[in-house]
Amino acid sequence: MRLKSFHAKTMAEAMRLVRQQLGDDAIIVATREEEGGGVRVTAAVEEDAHPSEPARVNAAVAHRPVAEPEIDVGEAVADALHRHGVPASLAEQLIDAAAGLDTEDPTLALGAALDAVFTFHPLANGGTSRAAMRPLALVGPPGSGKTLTVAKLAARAVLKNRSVGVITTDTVRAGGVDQLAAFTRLLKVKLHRVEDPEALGGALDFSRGNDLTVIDTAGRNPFDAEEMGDLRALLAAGDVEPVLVLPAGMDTVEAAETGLAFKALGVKRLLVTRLDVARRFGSTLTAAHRARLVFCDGTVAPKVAEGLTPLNPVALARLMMPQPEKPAAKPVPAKARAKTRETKAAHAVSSSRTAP
Ligand SMILES: Nc1nc2c(ncn2[C@@H]2O[C@H](COP(=O)(O)OP(=O)(O)O)[C@@H](O)[C@H]2O)c(=O)[nH]1
Ligand SMILES: [Mg+2]
Repeated sequence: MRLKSFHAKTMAEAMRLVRQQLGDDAIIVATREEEGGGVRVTAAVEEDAHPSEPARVNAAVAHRPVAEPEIDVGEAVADALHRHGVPASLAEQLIDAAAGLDTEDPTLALGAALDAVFTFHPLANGGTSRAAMRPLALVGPPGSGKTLTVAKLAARAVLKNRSVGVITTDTVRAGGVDQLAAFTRLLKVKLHRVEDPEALGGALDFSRGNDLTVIDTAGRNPFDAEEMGDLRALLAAGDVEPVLVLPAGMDTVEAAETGLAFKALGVKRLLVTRLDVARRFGSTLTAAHRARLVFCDGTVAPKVAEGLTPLNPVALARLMMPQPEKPAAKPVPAKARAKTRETKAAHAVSSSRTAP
């Protein structure tokens, strides 16, 4: 069984596309009107009905009953992708990847599809293979969560008894240093402040003995050549890995263009923040897809000591798929209820398998 979805202006046009590409044997599993206009039709076809073959009328096959669970899984994946505002072409790729899987669990099907389309490589804590652990420079547009993530990375490493060097290059903006200094004071980690690429080179030399070095950078406008040029010069100060920090829930096109702009500076990995706040991850998937970025970690809480977690396909799928509610043992007090969303997001990620 293979699933494919088609977008067209009218239902008749969509049906024509289904027939042309999947043949007369295709079975319609879902139809819906799209917000931006037009309709989307998801159709299923038996694996041996090759899409490029001319349509063959075979009434006996066309009306053959289809195994229920497979259709439900495909439909659930298609539904989730639609709800998250995943653009049609990427959704189609994911639905194709999910189709034909031998699972009745939509979360696993979506996870497998994400695994097939995206790459996942979480950040290390340092220490295990020190030689390979390049200093991490967190880059991104203003307000994307870089500073909080620097603090989270430092806290995670400290909790694992790793030595950490923290450098901030965000010294111009009022409050840029203070925010991070408050965190590093709590962690009892020295904060190095540097103004320019040369000073960064010196600070990197100084921090070389640490298990992990993290660099905070000022937010850069991805569409401002001068700002991006400054960042490029800063990143050339040493052998650092720039990691793009983007929040979930952005506009899809904006996120894709932002991803591409930072990719041009050598970014390979994407760290996704505010996964607890956003309801739609279409922009996150699109940014990674368009700029061919590798997912590393995600953050699901505003607190420094919690909610930084390695991303893997199933973790992401859990965040995207509605999870069945577990029956509550006793009524939840109002105070605890306020935390539920954050905890749910953290649980969705932590209860999944960890990527290699
Ligand atoms: N709820 C929540 N808030 C976050 C998360 N990551 C960042 N924030 C908040 O987003 C805002 C911007 O973060 P900040 O680190 O200052 O962004 P920067 O400008 O990129 O350094 C702050 O209010 C953070 O507390 C997250 O994962 N969850
Ligand atoms: Mg900052």
